[in-house]
Amino acid sequence: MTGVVEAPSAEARTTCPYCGVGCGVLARVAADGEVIVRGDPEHPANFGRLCSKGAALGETTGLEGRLLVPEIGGREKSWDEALDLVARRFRETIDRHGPDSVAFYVSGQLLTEDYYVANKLMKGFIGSGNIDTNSRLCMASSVAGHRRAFGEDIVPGIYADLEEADLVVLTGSNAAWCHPVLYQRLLATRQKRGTRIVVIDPRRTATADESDHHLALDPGTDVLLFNGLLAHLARTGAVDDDFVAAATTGFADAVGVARAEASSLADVAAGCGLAEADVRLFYELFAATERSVTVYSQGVNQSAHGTDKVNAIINCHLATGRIGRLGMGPFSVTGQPNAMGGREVGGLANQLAAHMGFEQSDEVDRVARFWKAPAIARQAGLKAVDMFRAAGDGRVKALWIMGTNPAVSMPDAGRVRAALKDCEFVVVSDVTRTDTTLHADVLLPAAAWGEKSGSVTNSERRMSRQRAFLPSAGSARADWRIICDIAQRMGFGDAFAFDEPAAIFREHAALSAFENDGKRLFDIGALASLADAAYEQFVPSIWPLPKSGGQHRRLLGEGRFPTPDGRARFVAVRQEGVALAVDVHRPVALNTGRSRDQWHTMTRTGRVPRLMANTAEPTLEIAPQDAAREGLADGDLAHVSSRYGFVRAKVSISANQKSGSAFLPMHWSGQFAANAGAGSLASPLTDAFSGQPELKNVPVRIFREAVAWTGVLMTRRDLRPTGFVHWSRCPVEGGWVYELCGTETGGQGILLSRQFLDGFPPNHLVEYNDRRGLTYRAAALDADGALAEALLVSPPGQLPPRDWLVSLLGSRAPLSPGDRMALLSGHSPVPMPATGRIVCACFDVGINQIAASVARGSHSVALIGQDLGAGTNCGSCRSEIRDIIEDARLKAAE
Ligand SMILES: Nc1nc2c(c(=O)[nH]1)N[C@H]1C(S)=C(S)[C@@H](COP(=O)(O)OP(=O)(O)OC[C@H]3O[C@@H](n4cnc5c(=O)[nH]c(N)nc54)[C@H](O)[C@@H]3O)O[C@H]1N2
Ligand SMILES: Nc1nc2c(c(=O)[nH]1)N[C@H]1C(S)=C(S)[C@@H](COP(=O)(O)OP(=O)(O)OC[C@H]3O[C@@H](n4cnc5c(=O)[nH]c(N)nc54)[C@H](O)[C@@H]3O)O[C@H]1N2
Ligand code: SF4
Ligand SMILES: [Mo]
Repeated sequence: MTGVVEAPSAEARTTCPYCGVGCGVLARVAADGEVIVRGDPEHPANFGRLCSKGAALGETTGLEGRLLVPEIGGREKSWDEALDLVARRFRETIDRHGPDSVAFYVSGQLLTEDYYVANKLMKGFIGSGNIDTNSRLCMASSVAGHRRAFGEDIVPGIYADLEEADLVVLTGSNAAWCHPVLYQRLLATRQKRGTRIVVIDPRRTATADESDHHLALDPGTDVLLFNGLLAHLARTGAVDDDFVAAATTGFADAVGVARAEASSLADVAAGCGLAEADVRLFYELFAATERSVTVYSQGVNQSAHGTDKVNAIINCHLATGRIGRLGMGPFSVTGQPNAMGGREVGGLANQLAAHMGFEQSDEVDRVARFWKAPAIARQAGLKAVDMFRAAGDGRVKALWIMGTNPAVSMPDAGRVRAALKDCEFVVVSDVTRTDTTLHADVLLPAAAWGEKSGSVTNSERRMSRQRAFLPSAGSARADWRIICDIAQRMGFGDAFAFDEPAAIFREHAALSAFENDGKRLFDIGALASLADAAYEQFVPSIWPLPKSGGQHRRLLGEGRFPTPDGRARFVAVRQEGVALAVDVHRPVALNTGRSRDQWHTMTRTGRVPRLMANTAEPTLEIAPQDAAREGLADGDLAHVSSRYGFVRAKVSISANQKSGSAFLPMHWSGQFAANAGAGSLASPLTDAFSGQPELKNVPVRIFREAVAWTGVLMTRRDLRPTGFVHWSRCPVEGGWVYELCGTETGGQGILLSRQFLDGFPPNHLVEYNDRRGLTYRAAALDADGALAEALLVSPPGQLPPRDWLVSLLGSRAPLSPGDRMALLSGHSPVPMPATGRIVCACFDVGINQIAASVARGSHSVALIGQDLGAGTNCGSCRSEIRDIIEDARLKAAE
């Protein structure tokens, strides 16, 4: 059993498994089996709100694509066979080649209890540091920056600080899309207190759209911008001298370096590609506003200089003493639901557990004592990029991947896929089939959200429970259970004899308090003896929670820091040249990141029609100037190549991109498109302190592919086409729509595409071929005469609109003679009231409906909301609605 499973109709109080905002969710199973979710009004992260992804959680719990049974070499096996094999192969590899010949690569999708036992097994019992996590690609620079400045990985602030601040600076954060509920909290507060919002991002994002000031700096120039701010604060007397003297070290050095490289506003402006007036405005605003919060995320962390970027920001908060107090502080927001929990248990290869590390041997001894660990690791293990290199060159011979999809999400992903092929023994625990599971020797089906119980910690250090409300799919098991079963089979039974997550949580809490005399701020000792019933009832709580009580929710506000001398450390940081510079061969800097309604490699959100409807295809956003230079038009197929690989994606020309830079979403895997994965292009270059790879800036070359034919396949089947230059797919009611295209001329596209219809008996097929052999339309009917599949191939620009085709596929009624004729002629029999591309995913409202409402007189976002509901739930589409209204106005004025 994975904790307590409520009766099917009861509403379970749980937490959203997506972003680090950590919203509370109430979920129940209706009588017809449908999963119904709503925001938990009592959860202090969201007070009842959910974003489009959270609101669609009920649509992701189906069994399509789920792994239900363990597999060995692609064959279904029993759990005993699979577990025995994994334990035996790990044991044999360790015996023969030593503990560093094996590794775990884990994830912020894991719950704290899963994470804790995985870390304990590798570092305490196998005796290697070789456990790293996808947080290496995500939070590692923030962790390293915090440790340099504060001595411990501490996020000082809480969400309420965003509501108490007068200035919120968001740098390298597209919170409107990536932390939507938190961003909406900020916007709601702004209405009341007039909070000023500054966004620092090379792209004009939805977040920038809502801001007061947007600084579109050149990629990678953040250190210079914040060094300039530090120099400005020093120059204008905005430094809190008392705080600096009493609570910090290193100020003079840091300011000295900052002054040397950012001596004037003009220097900064030139170096960052900004207007001097914009730099001045930001600096003066920051200097004058006591209650300032700086929120930062992947535009800061995912950089070859990420740790320096983090410290450049923290320096400015230390200089002004604005840290850990009401409405002020640096605020690194976490990405994944349990990125913070992973940091607590020490999931990174260079951390130990409970905020202890390998640097001090007394800490290693302490953890060994607590765990009664026979062979504790004494040094850091391989970080993600190095771990996959080692898997590729034979140093790591057995690798267990849990809850992450590195074949897609790692930089230089082509090399990572090759390494997975070459590695002797690869185990993957996942809930679905992915590009990574393709390489697994052993596949272990894990229980998914809704089926498993445990805890997570969000960006503001708030621990919440995830609770099961569904039975496990097939024979899937909770990750902690699988890990403990392996540990037992490897001979470590006593240390892993947990029979429920509560017991693991208690041990985790006890370790945080073990021999902790206040030196480690991560202390949740008050929970070390939490009874099972209290664990079940646990209400969301912010750490620290020491046994002695009496802790504040904000940390570091009293001028004492968890360093040996109790002082915070300024770090003198220099703006280095961008790690990889564009040149004539690769003239565009490629930025990668997130779309509004997709989660990572789309294993869950990619199956929900309304979440896929906003961005249905992998799309490269490119600035008008660059498009003109390369002769690219909207909708063209682009070939994008870096030193590491190439992809193909559709072109979208956008003035939101700075000239010289382009943006590709990170989401598309081989399950959803032919070859559109951003990871194949991204560089494996890492930050020297954190080991975090540069995922935001890689030089690329872009050119137009001469598309000779286009096709669309509508089908009920779940297919992965092969042999096409480009395809991508999108779920719709009743099936999938595949967009196909190619460069082959002379009707070759038809030949290629017709393979889809091979299985259909000729009497179930109606076909049309034009005389020139360039256009082909076919409908395959099921036994009832309903449309099962439709394939249309044409020269570019001649395919009919999709809405009508989708409605035919969804209907399941026998195809009428009129529809049959229409299909073969490629024209909808009646004009469809097309909704167009979905803008509001919460209420399924399309761009055409919004445009029509504008024409009827809805000239504001609020009026559109009243008319159509669009934008009134999570709010993350509001800036897009504003753009549509603006476009309509401009058109009307023409
Ligand atoms: N919809 C959605 N939300 C998510 C996720 C998701 O997959 N989908 N994933 C979650 C996870 S794990 C994470 S880590 C977070 C990430 O959340 P964010 O960090 O907010 O998202 P990203 O899109 O990765 O990147 C943020 C911004 O950094 C900017 N940027 C690029 N280079 C630079 C630079 O040199 N300097 C500055 N200042 N900015 C730069 C990019 O243009 C981008 O807009 O989102 C979480 N939330
Ligand atoms: N180019 C580029 N690459 C990036 C980024 C970027 O901005 N640009 N961002 C990076 C960042 S910040 C992140 S966080 C990573 C995310 O990258 P990944 O971690 O690879 O992405 P996910 O799709 O979230 O993969 C999670 C996997 O875990 C599975 N899963 C879900 N729940 C469970 C569970 O309970 N147990 C188990 N065992 N499996 C489960 C899912 O099915 C899925 O296959 O990507 C990184 N890669
Ligand atoms: S903001 Fe959205 S994705 Fe993030 S936790 Fe809340 S509901 Fe989930
Ligand atoms: Mo992340």
